[in-house]
Amino acid sequence: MKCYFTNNAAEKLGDINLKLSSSSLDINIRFRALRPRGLLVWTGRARDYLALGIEHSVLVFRYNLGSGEVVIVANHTKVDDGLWHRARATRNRQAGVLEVDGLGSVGNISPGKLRQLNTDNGLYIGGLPSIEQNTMGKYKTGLVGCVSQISLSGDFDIPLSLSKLPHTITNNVGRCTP
Ligand SMILES: [Ca+2]
Repeated sequence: MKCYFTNNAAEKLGDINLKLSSSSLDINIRFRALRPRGLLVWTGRARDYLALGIEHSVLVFRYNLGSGEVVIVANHTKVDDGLWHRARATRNRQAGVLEVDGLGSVGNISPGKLRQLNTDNGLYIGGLPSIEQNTMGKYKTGLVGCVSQISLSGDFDIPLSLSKLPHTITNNVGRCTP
């Protein structure tokens, strides 16, 4: 079966900016991917952003709190094999940790002194409009594949198949069957 997040797909949840901006953030996502590149999760703008994406077949967690970018690469697992994978990306102030399929975690600390993620544009899942421009060239395409589940800090499950929440914009998002 074909998959559902096309290059232009974007799901925006604008009412979770406070959660995204808090001092700690815990993203859990279940996904599958068919291409070695693609953006899974994005929030923020040029100087303050947080991204989870696939680059060279592996998962990459990037963020910039305003004083420089940190890039955390889970290079132990290729995720573009079409199979389901689980990832957990956590940020606690400047410290980030990325784990894929429970196979060990990698971490790093963002540079500079700034500690807060200042974002006001919600959470994009599976893509972003004008992706190349809005990610400063870091990503050129959204996820080609599926996202079946995503939660933020444990208690905010985003019902992807029921995405008619207030402030939600859905483009090219369809059902994803196993
Ligand atoms: Ca900041």
